[in-house]
Parts: sequence; structure tokens; C-alpha cells
Amino acid sequence: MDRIAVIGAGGHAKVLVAAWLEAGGQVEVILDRDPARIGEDFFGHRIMPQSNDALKDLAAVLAIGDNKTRAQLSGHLRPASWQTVIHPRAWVHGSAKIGAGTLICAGAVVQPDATIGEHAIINTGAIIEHDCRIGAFAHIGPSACLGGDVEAGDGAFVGLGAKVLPRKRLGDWAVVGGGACVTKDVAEKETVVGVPAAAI
Ligand code: JB2
Repeated sequence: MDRIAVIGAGGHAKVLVAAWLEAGGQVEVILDRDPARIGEDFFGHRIMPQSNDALKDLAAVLAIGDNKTRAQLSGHLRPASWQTVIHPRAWVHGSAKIGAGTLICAGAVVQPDATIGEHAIINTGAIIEHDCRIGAFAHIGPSACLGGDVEAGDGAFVGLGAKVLPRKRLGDWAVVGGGACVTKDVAEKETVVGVPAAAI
């Protein structure tokens, strides 16, 4: 399996690198933009400064939790390709479509005919039911659960343990707070919290 470049060296990168290694992959280089991190050890690699030069012959993955940062970086970094990372103990049905650069974490379930865009995060133990459509740069948090035929737009964030009832729509860059239960559609860029979820 290819050796990849990992962009970002924080908490999310730990989860991503662990999944990639568990899947049998190898890491070529870890890049971070924070000068204070350069030279630190990260999974046995010295953290290096970010540059397009370091990426040009490598598949890479954006290992940064913030959805907007991943969207921005995907527009100006130029690796040879973007690597999709699926933990070997995630369950992804063969009919599901997973975009380039997306991470599916341990224990996540992606059911038939779900589609997930590029550079998304389906975090630990999240459930994506049949026919869901998850946009690019979205993040479905640990143990969150999306019922069948839910749509989550580009950059949408669903917090830890939140639930979205079947057929509901989350607009682009909508935010669902941890533990919320979404019973109505959520507008673009709107933030909702609580049970049942309401705008703040
Ligand atoms: O533009 C960038 C850049 N922006 C931030 N380029 C590169 N190469 N690196 C960048 N970073 C780096 O990502 C920061 O310097 C920092 O080292 C790292 C972000 O680490 P942090 O631990 O703050 O956040 P995270 O994105 O790894 O994890 C967050 O999101 C996850 C989904 C946390 O909230 C986690 O708890 C959460 N599970």
C-alpha cells in the first residue's frame, strides 16, 4: 500500500494515522504549519513544515478536524492525489460511495447507497444509514447517528452523539450540537442544539 503524506499533527491526525496503519498503510511524512511543532516526533516521524514541494509525488490526506480548514487547504495544496482512509473495522457497504480524502473511523457503519463527499470525516462509531448523502468537508462526530435518507450539506457538522431523524436535511455548513436530536430540517449555516434541536 502507498506511503502517504499526513497534513496536520494534532488529535485528529492521531486517529487518522492509527486507522491508516491498522489498514496496512505507511506514512512517508507528517506536515504541520505550526513552527513550534517542527521536529517533534509523531508516530515515529519528525514533523516537517508544510509545502507543496513535499507533497508533489505523494498521495495525501488532510488530517485536520476543522471543516473550513480542510476546505481551504484542498483548494491550494497539490499532492499527487488525495487518499481515502477507511479503518479495517469500519463497516462500509459495497454500494456506498466514499469521496477522495475522506476518513471513515473505527466502528463507523455506512449503509447501502449512502454517498459521502470528499475530505469528509465519519468519526468513531458514527452510523450513516441507507441513502444518506453527506457533502464534502462534512464531519459526522463520534457515535452520531443519521437515519435513512438524511442529507448533510457541504461542511455540515454533526456533534458527538447527536441524532438526525430519517429524511431530514442539514444545509451547507449547518452545525448540530453534541447530543442534539434533529427532528426538523436545519438551514444553511444554522446552528441547532438540544432535544428536540432548536436554533440558537
Ligand atoms: O493549514 C494547516 C494547518 N492548520 C492547522 N496546515 C497544516 N499542515 N497543519 C495545520 N494545522 C495543524 O493541525 C495545527 O498546527 C495543529 O498541529 C493541528 C490541529 O490539531 P488540534 O489537535 O488542535 O485539532 P485537530 O484538528 O487535530 O482535532 C480536532 O478535531 C477532531 C475532529 C479536535 O477537536 C479533536 O478533539 C477532534 N476529535
